[in-house]
Amino acid sequence: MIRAFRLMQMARRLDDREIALKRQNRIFFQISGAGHEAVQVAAGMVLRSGRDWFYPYYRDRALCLALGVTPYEMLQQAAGAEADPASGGRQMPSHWGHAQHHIVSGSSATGTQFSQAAGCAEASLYRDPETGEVTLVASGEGATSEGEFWETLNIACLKRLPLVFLVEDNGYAISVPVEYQTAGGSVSQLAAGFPDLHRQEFDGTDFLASYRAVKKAVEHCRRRQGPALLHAHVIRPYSHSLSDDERLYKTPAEREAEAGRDPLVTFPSLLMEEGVLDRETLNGITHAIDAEIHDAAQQALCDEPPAPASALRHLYSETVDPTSEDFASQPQFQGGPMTMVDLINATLRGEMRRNPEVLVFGEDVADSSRERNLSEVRGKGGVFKATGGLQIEFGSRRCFNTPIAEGTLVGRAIGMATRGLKPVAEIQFFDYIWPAMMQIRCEMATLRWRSNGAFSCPAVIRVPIGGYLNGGAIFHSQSGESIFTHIPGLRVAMPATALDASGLLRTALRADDPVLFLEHKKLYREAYNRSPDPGPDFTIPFGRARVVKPGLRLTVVTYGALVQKALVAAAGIEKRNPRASIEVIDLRSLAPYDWEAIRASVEKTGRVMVAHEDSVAWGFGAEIAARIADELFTSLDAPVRRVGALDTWVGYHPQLETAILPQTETLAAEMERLLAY
Ligand SMILES: Cc1ncc(C[n+]2csc(CCOP(=O)(O)OP(=O)(O)O)c2C)c(N)n1
Ligand SMILES: [Mg+2]
Repeated sequence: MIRAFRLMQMARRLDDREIALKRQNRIFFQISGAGHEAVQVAAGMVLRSGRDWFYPYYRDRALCLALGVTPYEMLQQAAGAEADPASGGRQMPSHWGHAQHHIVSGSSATGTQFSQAAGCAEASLYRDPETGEVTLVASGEGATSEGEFWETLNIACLKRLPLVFLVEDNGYAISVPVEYQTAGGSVSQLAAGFPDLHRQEFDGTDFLASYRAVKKAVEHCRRRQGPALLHAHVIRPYSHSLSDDERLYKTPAEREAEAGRDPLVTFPSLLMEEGVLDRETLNGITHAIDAEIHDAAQQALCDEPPAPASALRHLYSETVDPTSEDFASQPQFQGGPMTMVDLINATLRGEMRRNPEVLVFGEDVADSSRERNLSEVRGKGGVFKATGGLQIEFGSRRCFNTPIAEGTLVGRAIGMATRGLKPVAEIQFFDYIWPAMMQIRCEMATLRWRSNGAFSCPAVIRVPIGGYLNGGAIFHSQSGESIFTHIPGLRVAMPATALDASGLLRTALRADDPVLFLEHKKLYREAYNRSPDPGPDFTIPFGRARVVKPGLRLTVVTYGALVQKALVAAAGIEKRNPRASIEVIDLRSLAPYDWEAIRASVEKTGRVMVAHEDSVAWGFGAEIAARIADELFTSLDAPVRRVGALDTWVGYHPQLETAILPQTETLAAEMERLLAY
């Protein structure tokens, strides 16, 4: 009980100290956990630091103290010190993260933590189906309005995950009161229909009630009876953050009523009433805490800030470099020619045999979720059959279907990868990747950087992409790769041949970075790009282009479905004019891309066209063209041309699709123009 009081008091006084430091402009941001301390300390005392797993949110200072984060470490974070274990001065204060205590770095996005925590709990179960490990994910009541909260409740109940949701309900999301946020005003009431979900609503300012509630929920999870939802009513006496003033929207009466429930008043009163503490001991404890905080603050403020030259560190793995010679290899061909989709399947199969931590999941990727059906049916194995037979060979633990919830699909992959598994998540069509955008951009790509290398999530996201399908229309034909190549920390590959698909996918699976692997649907079953299986260890480094056809007078930089179209266009021109001599370069990976190959070619030819299927404006070609203009200006004999789709969507009728997407003739006409320049 005295330890609980010490932790609560420490948390509150750290907030007070930070507020003072912020007012003196010695730190740059402050958000407090004031009013939330009792339930957090209870959770931190019931769960096991360094054994269970934690996805806290920004108010969870007292939880993190209870798990072992020191006041000095917290103040290092406030100061933005290089040695801050949470982020090395990269994230705002109160964005907790501590590898040793299993506190996984969190971003500022409300709601993304839920699905990652589910993935983490799944990793515990995958490693040991009898595990007693529990994952705790915390949030405010406002963040439960995010779709991923409900998606994660669904998956947690579907899989009976050992996952405790702790909702710290302070009645407000910044200025929005809960009855305007949540239908009926109680999130735990709303969640009443979820099967096997242990639910409890209680006063989170009451330490003893909180301790009992957390204990019960954690026992439910440890016994593998299902997930738990703890709904703790707390208060928020210090406004949302130092940038907010709650007096603008909370009445004095409301604030007074809250103050009466302050755990930093009620708990010590209780301890004194019960004779656990006397006034003198209490004063002694509070003075000792203030002295410790004072010393820690003095020290943290003198700590070194992050060096400007460190800005690019930890964007990518510092130990595995997928662009290096280590990934260069020769194919050991075996068997007859295989299509791209079949070779992707074979590569996944080979890697799953090699590495038991590779898990494949997505919508419809399994052969049959109902395993008993497999004695009578062949199985689905993906809408394009890329994952066919994987469930049959490796079982439902390693290849399984997921609900239609792309954000949660990627979030789960992140949580699993953070735990050292190698998830390969499939987004069924690129057109439906957008619910996962937050997870890809703000979470997957940032985790290593924002935690200063303490955490990473080297997941692979496979995505069928592209058009030329005759009938694919607007929602089964989209491109949009440049939206992802614009994301620091993410690798993006896009093979044009079966051989490259195999080599690049294997590299993705053996790398230590998050990879977006774009598979062109039209290229899945072409005859011209087939290849025999290049063997179980064939890898291709990222960032290495392939000169598909050498030439002397014009460079075409392209990738994906336009590689073949460019080849056909070039062959036609050279047939008519043998002196045309066109070089075609397939980039193969887009982030990183092979600048040296582009440079060498353009320095030789003096003319260059960048061609892609995606629409021209703001497309991938814009970056390449700008860089060529910048760095290779003196080598150019003609303007840099870009060729791509019209700046519109792909239409359903083939005549419309043909007019919108770049065709062989479009490429040929532009090549002729450049050659004539
Ligand atoms: C996805 C997203 N949308 C909006 C915000 C801005 N924002 C930060 S905190 C917050 C309110 C959260 O309220 P609640 O979940 O109740 O937590 P509390 O701050 O009350 O503890 C909002 C809207 C954000 N960080 N992320
Ligand atoms: Mg709130």
